[in-house]
Amino acid sequence: MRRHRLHLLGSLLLVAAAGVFTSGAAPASTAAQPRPLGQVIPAPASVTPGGAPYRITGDTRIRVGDSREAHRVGEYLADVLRPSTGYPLPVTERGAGGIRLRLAQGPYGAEGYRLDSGRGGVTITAARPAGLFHGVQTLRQLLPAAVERDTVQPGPWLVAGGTVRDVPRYPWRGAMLDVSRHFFTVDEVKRYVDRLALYKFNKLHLHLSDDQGWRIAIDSWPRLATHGGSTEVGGGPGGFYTKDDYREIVRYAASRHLEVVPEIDMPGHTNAALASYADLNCDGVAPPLYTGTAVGFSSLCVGKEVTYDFVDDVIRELAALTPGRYLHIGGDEAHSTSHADYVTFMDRVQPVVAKYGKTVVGWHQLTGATPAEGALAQYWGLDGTGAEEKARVAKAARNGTGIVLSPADRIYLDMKYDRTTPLGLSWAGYVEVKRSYDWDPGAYLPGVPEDAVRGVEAPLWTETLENPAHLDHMAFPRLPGVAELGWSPAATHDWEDYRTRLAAQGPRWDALGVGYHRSPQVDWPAE
Ligand code: TNX
Repeated sequence: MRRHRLHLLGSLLLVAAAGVFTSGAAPASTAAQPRPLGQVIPAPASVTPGGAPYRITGDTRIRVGDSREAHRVGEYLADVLRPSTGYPLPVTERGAGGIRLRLAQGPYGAEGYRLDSGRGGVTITAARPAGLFHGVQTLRQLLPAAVERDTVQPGPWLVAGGTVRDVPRYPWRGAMLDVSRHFFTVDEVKRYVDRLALYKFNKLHLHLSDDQGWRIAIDSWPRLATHGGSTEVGGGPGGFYTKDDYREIVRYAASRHLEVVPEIDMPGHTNAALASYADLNCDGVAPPLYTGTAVGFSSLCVGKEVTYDFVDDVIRELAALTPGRYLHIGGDEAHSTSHADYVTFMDRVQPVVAKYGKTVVGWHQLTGATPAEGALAQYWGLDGTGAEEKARVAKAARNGTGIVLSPADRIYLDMKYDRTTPLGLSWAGYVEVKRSYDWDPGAYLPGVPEDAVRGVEAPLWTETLENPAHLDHMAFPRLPGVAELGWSPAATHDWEDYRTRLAAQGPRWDALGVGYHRSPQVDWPAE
């Protein structure tokens, strides 16, 4: 009898020990262990695990001190946690223990944070509210995937003990959404913003105009939106944002610490504008609206003065609506504009952006003209091609133009994963998860000084994408890899480690309702 009991005790100890030393994803029903502290995307700069975990309970408070901005971040966190935990999680100024969001001076920069977790609580410290917000995303990912569900889940809600110290590698971590080829409503844009926030993106670039649709109301040229916005690729009804709609997108993005970068693409990609006002055409004849997917056939009339009245009005109204620092003027694929006209146009338009207090961003073709002082060029070329163009971009970078990297064969989220992908395009090749993740923005363009690289941006062009489920399928799982390229130190870059952390995101996307491409390069947990 005695022997038998000892034996039983031994087995129990063995089982317990196995629980302690297994770090892989445990099935939800037995998940009494916290997720490993470093299992976060983007990988934090430094992770020091140790000590007892913190457990969120019905008594947990979110303490934010007396800062209004910290209070807002606290309310955001409470909104994430309340539905699945079922706990009240009051956001309070003071108290002991619990989750504490603390603004304080320290080595955090504008966006970094420190997270300390132990039996008594979790403290996130940052110099700025954006840092608190990013720290909250780390906390969120340390909790079980079920925390993302909108009905009460069993828990337990454990946060591993230890310290995370984290600052971003680059200040520009962008995502672009093309709302011109297919229109997306304000709510659909917000949904995408919420996905971006989870991975610490900080720029939402909206491609607001193209041949197929003009999507922002401009009071002085009303037909741009009412006529130019009245269709889309395939001939659907299209749509546009009223100024209040746009303000709401800006407000919502700001509440997630993303800055909106609006783009009006010029002088090419302008059929929707040309169709709306006959005057803007060199021959005075408005073309019909366009619902196909060709590029490079339209151009503003560089020799007409009315073109610059139009540009001035549009930039003035858009700049007034936009609290962020940047205004993107496009400039890509102007195949119907002569080189001389392109240079003339950019020389006249860039000062208008400055006149209304904004900094120019352009696609990298802008480096074929003279980029304005302080301008950023967004590079979208491919590996192994366009040597001359790369050299031009590098030269501009050496002269002070900042570079945002969006190589099409790496992080164009509209490229098919492989030949079986039902959506997307393949002009830049197929781009599976590893190819998308496995490159270094700091060493990508030869001859570009490292400090000229401002960051990365993942464009999502929507010629083939009609609804939010389409966006999700192309963005996931590649989008988090772009976030990691922009945020994490180069020293943490490791495909094998990344694919393990990426696999652990699968159940989180299931809980969030994100339909993703189950890439064969990743060992997703069983459904
Ligand atoms: C190139 S990249 C474009 C877009 C297309 C995209 C499709 C760039 C600046 N221009 O007009 O939508 O390819 O992948």
